[in-house]
Amino acid sequence: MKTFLFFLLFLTGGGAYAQYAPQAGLPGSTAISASSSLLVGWATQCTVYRGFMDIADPSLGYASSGDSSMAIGPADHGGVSLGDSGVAVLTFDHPVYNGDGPDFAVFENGFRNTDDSTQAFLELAFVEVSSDGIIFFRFPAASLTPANVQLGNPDYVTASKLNNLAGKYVSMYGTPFDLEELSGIAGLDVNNVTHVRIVDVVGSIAGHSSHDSAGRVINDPYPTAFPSCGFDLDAVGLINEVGITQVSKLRDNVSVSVFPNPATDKVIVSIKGGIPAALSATLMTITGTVLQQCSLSQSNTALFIAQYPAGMYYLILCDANGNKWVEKVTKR
Ligand SMILES: [Ca+2]
Ligand SMILES: [Ca+2]
Ligand SMILES: [Ca+2]
Repeated sequence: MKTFLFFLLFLTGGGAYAQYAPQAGLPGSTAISASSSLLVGWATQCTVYRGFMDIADPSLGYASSGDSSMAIGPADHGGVSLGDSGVAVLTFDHPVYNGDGPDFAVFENGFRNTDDSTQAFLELAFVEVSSDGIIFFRFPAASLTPANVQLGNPDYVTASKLNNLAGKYVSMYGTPFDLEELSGIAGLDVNNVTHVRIVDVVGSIAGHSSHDSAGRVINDPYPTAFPSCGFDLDAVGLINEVGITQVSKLRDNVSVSVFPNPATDKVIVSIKGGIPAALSATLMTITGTVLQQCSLSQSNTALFIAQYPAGMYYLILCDANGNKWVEKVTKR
């Protein structure tokens, strides 16, 4: 009977044990390093609408730490604090499009528990996108963090219980968002996303609660009644920015070809028209983990890929001037 009960509990409780990608630095993490060469651009404008330091006591006033300029440009650990249910709207030089894999990443300033690398102090936000700046669509967020005991400051949580919530990863590691998850929605052109909106999660488990896409209460540090409260937006980095990643920018008279593609054991990188100075090739996963790097000094160079799992990879060529050329390589 005991065995049967256990089995039943295991079956019915399965959903509560669902796991998402773990914290930055752990195997299987989808965190995007701020220095990843996948990032081709950063938000260029930001408007912030602050929330209260404590939404349950407006007399305490609004969050005030940082300012909107701190969410522009590359991630640098400095951010603007949104406060309870505060909002930031970001725009870019060029729209974001739905390429393969994640299309942009949001950076917050959470920090790791030095005693347990799976745990971190995280403040969360919903992420929404728009292709007209008027109507926004929210990524379906999930929080499996238990909501029976209120998290406070500084309590740690497990990233593998969070999905599609900005702030899931610690400082200088972006949380990736894939527009593919919102494709087919009327009113949104996933290949012309002009605005990203960040909405602070109010972490209260009783009253003023925020809920994930399945209606679960999201437990996030609350109350945090000080000027730097709520989500601290550091940066929004772009992976698939129209006109940037798709275009060969090495040099006008240089042509690059990669073959065979798809490939099983190796790909040849062939360069015609003269090899630019200090040209390097980097092979990485679609979430930015570097697998191999080499300098290209000959017109034909073989990269061996038999040891990697089947799937898609980025091959990025970069010259001495920082000009980049990107090719997607499929491993069979
Ligand atoms: Ca995508
Ligand atoms: Ca919050
Ligand atoms: Ca910043």
